[in-house]
Order: sequence, then C-alpha cells, then structure tokens
Amino acid sequence: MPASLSFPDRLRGGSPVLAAWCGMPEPTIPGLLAREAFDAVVVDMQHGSVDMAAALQAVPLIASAGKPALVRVPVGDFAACSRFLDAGVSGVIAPMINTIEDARRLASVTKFPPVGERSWGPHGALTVFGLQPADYFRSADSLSVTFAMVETREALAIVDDILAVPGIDGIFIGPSDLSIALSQGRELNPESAAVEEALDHVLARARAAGKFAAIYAVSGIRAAALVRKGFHMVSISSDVSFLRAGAQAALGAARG
Ligand code: 3PY
Ligand code: MG
Repeated sequence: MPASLSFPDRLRGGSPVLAAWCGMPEPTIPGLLAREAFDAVVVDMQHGSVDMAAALQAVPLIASAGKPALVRVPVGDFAACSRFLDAGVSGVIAPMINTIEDARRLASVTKFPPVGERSWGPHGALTVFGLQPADYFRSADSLSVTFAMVETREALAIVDDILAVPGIDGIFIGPSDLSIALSQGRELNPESAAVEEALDHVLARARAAGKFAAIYAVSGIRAAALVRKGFHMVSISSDVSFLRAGAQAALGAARG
C-alpha cells in the first residue's frame, strides 16, 4: 500500500508529521527531499517560484519515495486545488482563508459530491494511490486532507466556523502573517507572545472539533517546540534555507 494512501490516518496516528517545504522551480528538489527522513513534502506555490508544470511533476516524484505530497496553492486559486488532487496529492493547503465563503469554496473544490463539487479526472491520482476509478471515487475524500490557512485576525475570529465547514479537514497556521496581522503591521515575529496565544487557541479549537492542526516552523528547533504543543503536522524551514545553510556552513568551514 503506498504511504500516501493513509495520510489522514497517519496524521491521526499520534506521531507528528514533519514535512519538508519546497519552493524552488525544480521538481527534483522535492523528489530528493522526499528521500530524506521527512514524513511528507509540501510544494509551495504561494510564495515559491515553482510553476504549475514543475509542481505537478513533483507529485509522482514525492509519491515514488513513498511519501505523501502536499501543495500550497496561490491565494484564491481554488481551481488549482482540484488539479493537484487529480495529480495525486495527499493534501491541499489554501492560504488566507478569511471568510466562511472562502472555506466553503475550498471544500467544494477538494471534495466530491455530496460534500463538495470536485469534478472527475484523477489523471495521476489513480497511479499514485494504486486504485481503480470506482475505488478511488469511493475513497478520494478520505485519502487527502484539506487545510484552510488561518493567518489573519478575520480568520482567527471565525476559526470555529471554518472548522465546522464540512470538507475542511484541518487548519494550517501561518505564523508569520499572523504576527504581522496581530501586531497591526508593526512586526514580523512568528514566535511572539501574541502568536503563541493565538496558535494555542487554534490548536485547542481544532482538537475540540476533531480536526487536524498544522503549522509552519522557521527552524528545526521551533518545529520541536510546536510538536511538543501537539500539532499534527509541522513543516520545517524550506529548500532555499537548507541550501543557504549548507552553503554557509561549508564555506565557513573552508575559510576557517
Ligand atoms: C506564514 O507564516 O504566514 C506562512 O504562510 C507559512 O509559510
Ligand atoms: Mg502566510
């Protein structure tokens, strides 16, 4: 059974999912990081420079390493959510979900009727999940996770309502944008006291709703702290940051 088949079960399983985060415009990078000890790999199309073709190519490369592939789509790009599910991702992360209507639209493009209105055409997903069309159709909604990003004051104020939308499987917190919003534009500090309070609140509300809570961590140390809090999934740093850190460490060692 491919590992991607059981991603929601893996999230429910109790041990936190540590995910790589990739935005470089080259599909082999998420493919290679999937072969490291990450539990999942996210391709970021909101801020990353990866385009649709490269992101779609990354999906089978990640899956062939036995890891679930997830994508963060650009803001408001609901159509892309369905395309990535068709390609075989195990999770979609949609940024800036600030209204109930945003959450409903997200659920509608990621779940088949009767929950949503996802259109049929899983061109890569059948291969990734190793299923016949009828079996995939029956199980698709429970094979993948739909994450609504909470990263503004508006979203924070209605987090229970977002969590209550059928088809929204969990919340993904964007701590950097949240820090900007909570400080009314005064600071970028994803570890501020205000962010800490907000993320504890969202985590508790998601758990109370029986849904998933995920978050982005700027470093491995921060990821460890967020795992201790009880997040189901934590994404760590980024491909660009890993590259820079590796280059700086090597040059530092070479130059003494
Ligand atoms: C944020 O921190 O705002 C994010 O979107 C995570 O990358
Ligand atoms: Mg953000």
